[in-house]
Amino acid sequence: AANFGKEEAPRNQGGLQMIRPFPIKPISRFNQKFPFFRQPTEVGHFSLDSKRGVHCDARLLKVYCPPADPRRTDFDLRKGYRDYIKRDDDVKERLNNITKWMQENKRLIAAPPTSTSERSEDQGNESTSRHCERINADFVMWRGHMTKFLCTPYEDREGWAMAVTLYRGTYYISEVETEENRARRKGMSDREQEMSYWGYKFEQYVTSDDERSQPDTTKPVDTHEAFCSVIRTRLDSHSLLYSGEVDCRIPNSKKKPPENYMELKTTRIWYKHNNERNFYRFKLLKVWAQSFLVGIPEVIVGFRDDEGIVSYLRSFQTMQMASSSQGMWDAAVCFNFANQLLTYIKEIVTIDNPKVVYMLKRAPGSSEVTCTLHAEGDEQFLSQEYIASFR
Ligand code: 0WD
Ligand code: CA
Repeated sequence: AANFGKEEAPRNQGGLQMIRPFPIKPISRFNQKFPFFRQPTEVGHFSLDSKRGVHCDARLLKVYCPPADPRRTDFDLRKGYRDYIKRDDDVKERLNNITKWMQENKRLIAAPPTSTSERSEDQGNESTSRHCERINADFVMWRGHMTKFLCTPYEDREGWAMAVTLYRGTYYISEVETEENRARRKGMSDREQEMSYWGYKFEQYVTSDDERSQPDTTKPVDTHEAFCSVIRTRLDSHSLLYSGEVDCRIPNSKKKPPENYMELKTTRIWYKHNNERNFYRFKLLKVWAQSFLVGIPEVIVGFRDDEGIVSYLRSFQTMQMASSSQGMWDAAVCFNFANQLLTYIKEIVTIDNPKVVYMLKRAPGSSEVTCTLHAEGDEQFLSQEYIASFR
């Protein structure tokens, strides 16, 4: 019989098993000292090509190519919009690209085998084997999922849904698009769709393939292509393995990944005092969480007008963002929230089975994270290939 954790009888609601929720508010609950968070280290990386094929190398990692004078630029982000090759947002890749990398790199992430279950044919071959019993991480997810957790105490407009599966002692987390978020995406105006291209075009203006080449803004932007770093770290008692997309690296740097990585962003020029305030209050929180999780030290921001012209760049140091928020958000609140949410997941997610999914939801403005159990297999997201790669 299923074990629902913490002795609580499941309530039945529309055929779904309800599990005790996790309270978010008041957020003063998370006003504690900053929890232990280990310096993130890169365990590997992969590139996604124009067909979203996974390559376990850095072929699509770009290099930052600063303009002659970053205080005076003239980038037209509208250029090439008609020709751009856009990834289909209806195609949900879930964790498949990460688990493909994991399958190819088991030796880097395998937990030591238990002596009783060692098989003779694998003995002495453990470091090269593509098979193992367990992954040496409590949680596997995209970096973007952790970013959403960290920002939740200060986010009231956008909700999220995360599917969680426990398999061989590791909790896999994969985002599910909520009805509201899908409706918002499908309801985007032509103008909003064009503006979502601007961030990608900006990347093209300030990056090149290597130190010897220059940006090429004549070729169409292709949003299938990406470079992703795979990061290992620890938050308090939780060991984490996540992957995040990285925009580029610092040219000619002696630093090793992730310290030589950079994040690129665009933002609207501050016309009024309120614009600047909202930048620090909302945008910088997300940028900080996203970059801090990977250990990216610097973010380059392109300031644009409403016509998509970037007229100057500014650099922001990740380690200075939390203090520059001037009390509008507290990094410790974000990390204590995420730490306690992961502890909650370990308490309620008890069935170790790749077909079973626990759906965590945070509705916009809601004061709690709710959880429902889906044991029918209809929410399964771990691929058969990945499941079969264990022995
Ligand atoms: O299935 C899903 N619901 C998601 C898939 C949600 C989030 C991410 N992904 C996948 C995508 O396959 C993508 O390759 O994750 C990858 C990016 O992962 P991430 O680094 O964890 O995501 P995040 O930190 O949210 O975003 C980093 C960048 C974005 O840049 P900006 O500067 O706007 O933050 O990744 C891009 C985007 O350029 N990006 C995506 N690319 C493809 N599909 C997606 C997405 N769903 N979300 C963000
Ligand atoms: Ca970016």
